[in-house]
Amino acid sequence: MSPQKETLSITGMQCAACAARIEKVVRRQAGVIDAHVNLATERATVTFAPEDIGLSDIIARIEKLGYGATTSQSNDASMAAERFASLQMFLFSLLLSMSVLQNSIFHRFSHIYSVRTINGTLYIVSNAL
Ligand SMILES: [Cu+2]
Repeated sequence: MSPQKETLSITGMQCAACAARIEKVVRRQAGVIDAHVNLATERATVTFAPEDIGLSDIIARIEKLGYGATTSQSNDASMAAERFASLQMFLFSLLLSMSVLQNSIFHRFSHIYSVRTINGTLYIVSNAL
């Protein structure tokens, strides 16, 4: 069987030593050909021989160290959900700030202009007159 290359999402890394520690431990596992851990992207790229080791074994080993490890696919799904939630939050707060803004604009203009109904027609009349 040809080597398999997988990307894992790692959580709980605080510094470069954490990344190096995971890298070292994963590399030491039988069946692992290579492992690279990126602290900034919180990702680990693992190349392994699937006949000797499974991805679940690698994940279990990382978890034993005290870090979180998930396959990128599930992470992409949760990231999409997170993005959607923050978009919802953004739209909601936009709606709120818009109504506040609208009120203050109206309030500001109410000192200069007033709306009057003369013979059934709406007029915006300057208060200066
Ligand atoms: Cu650390």
